[in-house]
Amino acid sequence: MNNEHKSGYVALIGRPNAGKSTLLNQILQTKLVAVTPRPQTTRHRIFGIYDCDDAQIVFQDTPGLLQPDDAMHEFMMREANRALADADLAVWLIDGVKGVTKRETVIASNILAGLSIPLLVVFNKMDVVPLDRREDLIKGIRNIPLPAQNETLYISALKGGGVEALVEKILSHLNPGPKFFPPDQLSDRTQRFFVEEIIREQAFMNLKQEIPYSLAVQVESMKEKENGVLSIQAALHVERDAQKRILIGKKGAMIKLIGTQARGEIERIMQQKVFLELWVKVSERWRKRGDRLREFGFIEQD
Ligand SMILES: Nc1nc2c(ncn2[C@@H]2O[C@H](COP(=O)(O)OP(=O)(O)OP(=O)(O)O)[C@@H](O)[C@H]2O)c(=O)[nH]1
Ligand SMILES: [Mg+2]
Repeated sequence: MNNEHKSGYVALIGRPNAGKSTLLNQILQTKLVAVTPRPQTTRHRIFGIYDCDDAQIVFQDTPGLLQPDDAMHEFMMREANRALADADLAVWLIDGVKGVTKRETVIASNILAGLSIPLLVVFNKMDVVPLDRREDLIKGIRNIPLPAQNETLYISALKGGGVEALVEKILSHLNPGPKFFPPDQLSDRTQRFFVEEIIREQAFMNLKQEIPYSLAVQVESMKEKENGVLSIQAALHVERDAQKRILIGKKGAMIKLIGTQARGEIERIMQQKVFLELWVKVSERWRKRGDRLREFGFIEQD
């Protein structure tokens, strides 16, 4: 057996809601990144580090590929493109329920065809796709432009089916290389970032249609008190007064619910008692304003 250490960067890309973040959590066997039933949950490139004795894979979760219509979307697409630029291999996740549509063709021609790295085309959500639909899925990608080096796999990111085989396949493509991160490090992001993501995820889960997209969460302070309780104060920014009212809810019921659920999740993940205080602010049109985007953490990180 050849035990030379291997490593590499892998970009997880695909349309919003394809299951990229679910896959990253499944591979890492932990709840690292936010997952919701809504598209456009992920807004940043986030590293998730998979480590074993003789290999390290730096997975990059990315925002779903879409046609940008504001500065926020443009940031999100830059994040996805940066992930691809840094990658040694790309995993293109396609929702097997939706199948290969025109949008997949657009993604393939605009983004993937020119890649000079290997591409794994991975059909996801196979737990809810009948076996006899696989032929249609394969047919769907047969006539679209893809890099020369490509292979197809089927998985269920949610249930785990096929995920080990996918990791094995990725490992087989990696070149010899060092560990880029300490073996026990799980991500490049800070605790503060993940706290913001948990609060946003809980808001996404509880709010109706549009408001989640107008929401940015900013932790303003996070300190451990003498009694061991982690005290967190966070602001939820929305774009309009009407959204603020909905987010607060009748007699504060909505923001209280989000706060209770987020606190439970933070406590579970950090294994620590948490005191969480949330308040809602209106920051008009923040999604279109570069200064606000930077202030809220939408900054390209190295
Ligand atoms: N049935 C089933 N549902 C899945 C599977 N993978 C993901 N989902 C669901 O699909 C939805 C979207 O999952 P995410 O992981 O947030 O998708 P994403 O690609 O990261 O989406 P964005 O961050 O918006 O780009 C969630 O409701 C998941 O539970 C799967 O293998 N099977
Ligand atoms: Mg995601």
